Amino acid sequence: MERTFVILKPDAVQRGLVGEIIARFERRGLKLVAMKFMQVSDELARKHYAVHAERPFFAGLIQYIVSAPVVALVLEGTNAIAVVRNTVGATKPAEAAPGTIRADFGLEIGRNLVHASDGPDTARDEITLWFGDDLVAWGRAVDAWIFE
Ligand code: IDP
Ligand code: MG
Repeated sequence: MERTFVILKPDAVQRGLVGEIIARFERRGLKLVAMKFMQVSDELARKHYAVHAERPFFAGLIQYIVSAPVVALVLEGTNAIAVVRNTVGATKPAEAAPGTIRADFGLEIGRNLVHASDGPDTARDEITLWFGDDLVAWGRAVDAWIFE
């Protein structure tokens, strides 16, 4: 069973898409194991996006992510990392496949609604950075109908 980290970015929250986006993950069968509504600090934003520190869009990216509250969550399920990336869609909404979140709700790369971990190492590091050990292990009655 795999875990991945997701942020509903400020544009998703401001546009009232929190429920719509989380519903897509829930319907897919993924299980919420952590979630919080929060204002991101400049320090946390810089740590989270440290890999992009030298990129020309870094300053704008930090400004965007701290500009208004976000929802941070951890999802668990079979192949959760790849499944969530595929559900979110390509980084540029114009190139995202129809039916993905970024294609259905976005137009621009700098307002692409959702962050999702891109591999096992980043998933582990991001979960620790945003939640520490504060995850909830729980069983769902429906698990046997989702996980073989
Ligand atoms: P990802 O979110 O699909 O993993 P990354 O390449 O890791 O994409 O970039 C992180 C975030 O930085 C993107 O989601 C987007 O918000 C922003 N970003 C990436 N490239 C650009 C760009 O060229 N212009 C503006 N923002 C960008
Ligand atoms: Mg990324």
